[in-house]
Amino acid sequence: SIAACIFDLDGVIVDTAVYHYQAWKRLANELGFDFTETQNERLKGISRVRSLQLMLEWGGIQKTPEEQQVLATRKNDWYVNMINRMTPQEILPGVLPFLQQCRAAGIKTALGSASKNAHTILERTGLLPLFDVVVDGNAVTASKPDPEVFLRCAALLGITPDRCVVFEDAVAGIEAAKAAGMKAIGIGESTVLTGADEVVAGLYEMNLEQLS
Ligand code: B16
Ligand code: MG
Repeated sequence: SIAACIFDLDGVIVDTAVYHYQAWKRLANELGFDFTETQNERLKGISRVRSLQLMLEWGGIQKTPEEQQVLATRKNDWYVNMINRMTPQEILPGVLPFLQQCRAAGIKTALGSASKNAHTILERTGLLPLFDVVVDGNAVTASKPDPEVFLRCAALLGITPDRCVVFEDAVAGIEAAKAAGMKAIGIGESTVLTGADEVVAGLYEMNLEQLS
């Protein structure tokens, strides 16, 4: 039976993609090209540096690794400024009741995110106490679709992967969950998240009975 629920952050718990979008767009515009919402979609679940590299490719611009570091930091400073102003009202619908249901039922909860800013976001939204473990972009070396982030959650919880369920909104995240040997529930569109065991529109559609 299911013993742990592992949640992705951006797109599952909160919609930080809007802030990522604003910050990437500002950087792109400074570099002299545009950045669309469609392009932003493709950066979901992708690490900061890899996102920058993709953006530079789309803009047809070449930068040295040192210059890339500077640009990634600039984008992150703008992003951090925005997430520092987040409030509990930005928690996506159904998240709070589902997390509370899990904890009441003795099911462990973990956050498995590519973001190096996960702690700030959990603190600002007041969600930190609802997670037994947090594994973020600072703790892993390989990013999704590599299963490392989710396997580390399971190891820290002391629960085998076959008893874990992952909630993910990105294709790379679903792949990571399956590669970890876990059940994967997609948050979004079933036509997009084809590798998921099941797809729902949001956690507001989820309850514990559906998991068993
Ligand atoms: P940061 P997730 C991901 O979060 C975002 O979807 C992705 O757009 C972002 O580039 C990545 O985190 C890294 O974020 O720049 O804050 O380290 O979906 O894995 O929770
Ligand atoms: Mg996500």
